[in-house]
Amino acid sequence: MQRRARYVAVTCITLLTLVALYRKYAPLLDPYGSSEDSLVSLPDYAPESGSPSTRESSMGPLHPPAMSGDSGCGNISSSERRANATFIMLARNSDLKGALLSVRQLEDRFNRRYGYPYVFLNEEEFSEDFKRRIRVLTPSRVEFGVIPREHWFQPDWIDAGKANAEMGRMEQMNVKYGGNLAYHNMCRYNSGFFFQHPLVLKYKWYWRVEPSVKFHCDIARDPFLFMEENDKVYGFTLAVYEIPATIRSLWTHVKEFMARHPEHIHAEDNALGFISDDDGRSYNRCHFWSNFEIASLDFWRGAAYTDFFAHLDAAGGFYYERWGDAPVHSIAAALLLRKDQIHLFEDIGYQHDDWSHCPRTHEMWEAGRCLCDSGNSFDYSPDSCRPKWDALVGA
Ligand SMILES: Nc1nc2c(ncn2[C@@H]2O[C@H](COP(=O)(O)OP(=O)(O)OP(=O)(O)O)[C@@H](O)[C@H]2O)c(=O)[nH]1
Ligand SMILES: *[C@@H]1O[C@H](CO)[C@@H](O)[C@H](O)[C@H]1NC(C)=O
Ligand SMILES: *[C@@H]1O[C@H](CO)[C@@H](O)[C@H](O)[C@H]1NC(C)=O
Ligand SMILES: [Mg+2]
Repeated sequence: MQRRARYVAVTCITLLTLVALYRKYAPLLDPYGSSEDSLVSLPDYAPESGSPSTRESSMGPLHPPAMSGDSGCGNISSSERRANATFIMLARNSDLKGALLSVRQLEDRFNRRYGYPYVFLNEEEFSEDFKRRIRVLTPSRVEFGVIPREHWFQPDWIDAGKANAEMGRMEQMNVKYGGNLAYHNMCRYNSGFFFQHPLVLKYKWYWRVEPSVKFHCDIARDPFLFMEENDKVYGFTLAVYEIPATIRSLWTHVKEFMARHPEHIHAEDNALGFISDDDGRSYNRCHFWSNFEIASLDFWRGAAYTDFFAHLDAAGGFYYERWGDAPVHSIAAALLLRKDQIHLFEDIGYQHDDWSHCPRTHEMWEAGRCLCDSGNSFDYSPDSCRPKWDALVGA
């Protein structure tokens, strides 16, 4: 036993030394490689996929050192199972600075140990500068996609005169982003199309990330595998109230959908109680804040949500009103899933704008080496829907 332990230790040290030497000197073996090629001197842990990495170096694709779980080397993440998952960030070229900050924190707090890939989406081509500055932050596969026109822009069947008039009215009434056409396109895209993008189709799970968000704590376990292993479908951190003027007729259309498609509604054990205080007669405006989401792409691609989105889209509310993807996703998750398929990631410290979620218990906060102050968490402020979630799940 002791001899085996010594043998294993020597083998491990030798292997690790070789890997370290290789990482250090590999670029020198390829002095003519472009700067882009040299970015791939670290292994690409992207899940098995048909298409080769877009960034193979001239030495061919590299793989993490093969170390099986029982090699005795301890738990080296690169040898552990990965989910079929990606980060997704929708961004403009002008969002570069915020995008860098978000990726840097995600890498430091989580992904440097996991190597999940990234997909960046934009209705225009990303600039070379955007790609170069993002890629330098991570050895993971990073892909940049352009959104198909028909998925982004206001469709022809929308009455443009009516949409313009309504946007003008919302602008006058100071409805946040009400008069901003690009924002309407973005909300509709995030509601009905991002999961169909060709670069996204090859994945089952995603983690939505926005520019300039903050990750406050170390994320020690793999949230994607957690979702998979616990039969979860939708994960969130913050829950807030929607602005009433943006969703004037949304609930009317949701009720229509429920009447027309009872086969899609999980009436027995869904989370209707989170979004309605009167058993479905009205919407209490609570929603999961969708700038953070860890969820199943297959759920959005499935029959229930496809029918749900088609029903809402046909009503035109993404343009005649300013329906956000957050209430649309949240209402769908609350009605079409069992409530135990929705997960609150209490341990993921997160901030968007000034609103932050910080783990409540001292143990969790300490284990995560959190930068946030639990006392400043938004969760139990009057504008938070967290108490409704707690009540629903009996927390
Ligand atoms: N490519 C592209 N991305 C956009 C556009 N508008 C918004 N986004 C992205 O869509 C997401 C949501 O937009 P935000 O401006 O953050 O909207 P918000 O989170 O509701 O509001 P604030 O963050 O408070 O401004 C972010 O990832 C943005 O980068 C756009 O016109 N084009
Ligand atoms: C290593 O992995 C094994 C099996 O997956 C697990 O039981 C053990 O707790 C892990 N150890 C550490 C230090 O994470
Ligand atoms: C990942 O998930 C997608 C969508 O469900 C699927 O099409 C693809 O085959 C999966 N890839 C792997 C390697 O399992
Ligand atoms: Mg935002």
